[in-house]
Amino acid sequence: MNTACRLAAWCFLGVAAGQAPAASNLIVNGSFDAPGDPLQGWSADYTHEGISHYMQNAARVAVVPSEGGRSQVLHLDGSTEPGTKVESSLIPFDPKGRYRATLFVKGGPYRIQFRGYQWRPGVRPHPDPKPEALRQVYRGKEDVGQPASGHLVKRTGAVTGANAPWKRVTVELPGTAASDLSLKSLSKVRFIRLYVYTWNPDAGKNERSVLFIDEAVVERID
Ligand SMILES: [Ca+2]
Repeated sequence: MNTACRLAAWCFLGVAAGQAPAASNLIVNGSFDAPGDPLQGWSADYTHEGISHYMQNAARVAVVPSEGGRSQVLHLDGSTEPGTKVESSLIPFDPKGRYRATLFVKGGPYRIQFRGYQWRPGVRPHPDPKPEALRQVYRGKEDVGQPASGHLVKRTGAVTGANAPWKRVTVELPGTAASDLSLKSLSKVRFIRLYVYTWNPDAGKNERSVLFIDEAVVERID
């Protein structure tokens, strides 16, 4: 069989199995199934920031075996205020580029956006920086899941929203209506990450919020 035929056969088999062409995912381990380390590539430890609430952030982030028909899913426990957050691996950023993130989300409330970073003063640029070498200088347009449609465990023990279906969320950078000011601050950005956050909207009434995410993909689209 010549090369063209082999390629055609491979493509046919791929289509028959319902596979989309392999897109290049710019983040590491977007499906939380890295062997031996399901959180590989994701940052949940913010102790380097020295902010008291987030000292325990990592303890509220875990990968669970399954949720709502998906396997190896990231679970954020929004048990306290102001909330619980996680960020993807760093992506070197081209200011002339456009980027799109898609991910599946269940529960919440949530805020999902791109965040942009520049080097901290005095740090020599290098290709694999630790989070403490960078300073956040940009927040992209958010996709927000409101508390009313979230997954909340009430202080009475009642639970709302636990059976909500998975939902596909998309955010882009820069947003389609980015202002000149926004584009100017984006010009300082050297790395971007996908940011995911949940919070307890009323700690008097709720024990915690519950957010799951899976299949996070970031692609350059332009
Ligand atoms: Ca998964």
